[in-house]
Amino acid sequence: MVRDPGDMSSGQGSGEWEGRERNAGPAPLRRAVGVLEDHPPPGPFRPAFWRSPLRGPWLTAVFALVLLVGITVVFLTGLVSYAAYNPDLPGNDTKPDKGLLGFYLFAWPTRPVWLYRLNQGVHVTLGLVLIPVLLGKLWSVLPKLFTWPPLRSPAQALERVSLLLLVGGALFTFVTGVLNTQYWYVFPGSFYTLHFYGAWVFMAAFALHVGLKFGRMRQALRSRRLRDELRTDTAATVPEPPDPDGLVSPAPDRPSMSRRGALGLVGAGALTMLAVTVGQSIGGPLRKTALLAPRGQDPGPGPNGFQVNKTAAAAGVEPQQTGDGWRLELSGGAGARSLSREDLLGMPQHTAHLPIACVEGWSTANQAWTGVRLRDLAGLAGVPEASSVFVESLEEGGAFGQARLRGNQVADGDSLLALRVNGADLSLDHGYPARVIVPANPGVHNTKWVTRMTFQA
Ligand SMILES: Nc1nc2c(c(=O)[nH]1)N[C@H]1C(S)=C(S)[C@@H](COP(=O)(O)O)O[C@H]1N2
Ligand SMILES: [Mo]
Repeated sequence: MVRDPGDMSSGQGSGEWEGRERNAGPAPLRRAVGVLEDHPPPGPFRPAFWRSPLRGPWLTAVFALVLLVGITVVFLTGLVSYAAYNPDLPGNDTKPDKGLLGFYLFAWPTRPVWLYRLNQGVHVTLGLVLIPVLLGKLWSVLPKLFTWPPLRSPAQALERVSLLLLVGGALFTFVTGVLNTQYWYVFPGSFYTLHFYGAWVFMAAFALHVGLKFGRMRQALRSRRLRDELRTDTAATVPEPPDPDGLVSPAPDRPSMSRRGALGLVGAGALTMLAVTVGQSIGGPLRKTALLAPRGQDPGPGPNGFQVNKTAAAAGVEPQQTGDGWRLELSGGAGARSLSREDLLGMPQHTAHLPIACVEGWSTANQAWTGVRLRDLAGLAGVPEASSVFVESLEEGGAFGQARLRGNQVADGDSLLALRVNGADLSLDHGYPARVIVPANPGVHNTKWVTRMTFQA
């Protein structure tokens, strides 16, 4: 089905390819298709309905190239983000029926400490920046969604199903992603599951689409020069020559905007998205510029004055649970230990400068965390070479109250059960009496209000 772009020149009008398709099949079917073709319903099914003189293969190809590069990066950072959860460890990935898609790539490293922060900043920020480009691309191919007759041949039917999965998958994946960064859980079920499967459907259709259209995109890009287009004003803007895909209007209006203007509009939209989100990944004073970031812009003053994801009250953690009666229950090979906060403060203390980086794209600058090394706790539990540790929170239920960390994360000297931050006791909202902080760990695995740690040999 892949058509050599080179043969495009041999067809004319709707193209040799479509002509061949139309003539396939038994005679009565051919006639029926012919009749339908000659009598499109009024409105968008008639090519002359689409009158913008800007639509054409070159403009579409420019958007397509940006999306090809951008969406590939967003997909890869999405996969890396998945790997960062150590989804192969029991309990970390509870999605049902993931089968082959549940593969993981590697044991997630702890260095460089900003690895997850960078990955997630790129994933979320680039995803948002691409939205105006995606809308521009969809606008540029809108007439194709109204092809008449809607079903002409089995091959065309297949192509249209793939387009449905492509457009539907793109909208679904982007919308669930945006809603999640806004903490707006209007979709049914878990964001994680929906975004994960939606992305795979989208990527399968995307790969097929790229395979089918790459040659045509390259050819279209060569048909004009960006530099010339950027010098052409509205008055001098003329439609592209008729194309076999029917993107160019057969009855173009006078231009009200140049191609330069259209690219500028989309580019300005993308830059605006960048400007109002990137601050949340950089943190510090720039966080105030992240107008699209949810949660308060002002985390308050003092050593604990950095962003809180979920407060103790929201997590249902009561002050009396975190008072003098609190104990850390340690277990592993050599039986159980129960430690008070005083006991933990009496152990060797270590300080590490680490960020909190959330899957939703926001992160804090490095904070100075102080507490007990996880590997010291592993030793105390009688499992010095632990292969993993299961961490549980006072917070009950939900995906946030527990996490399993791998042996390489336990072994890192900067992996802590933190008791203090920036020289002060942890605030209740940052996880007092004790929280996990591990370099390069996804924020959600830095469990707050820890109550139990179970080490495996
Ligand atoms: N028990 C518990 N731990 C938790 C959470 C939670 O909701 N409950 N949120 C996690 C998430 S998603 C992030 S990003 C970090 C945020 O830490 P902070 O609120 O101290 O900035 O804590 C993690 N630890
Ligand atoms: Mo998070």
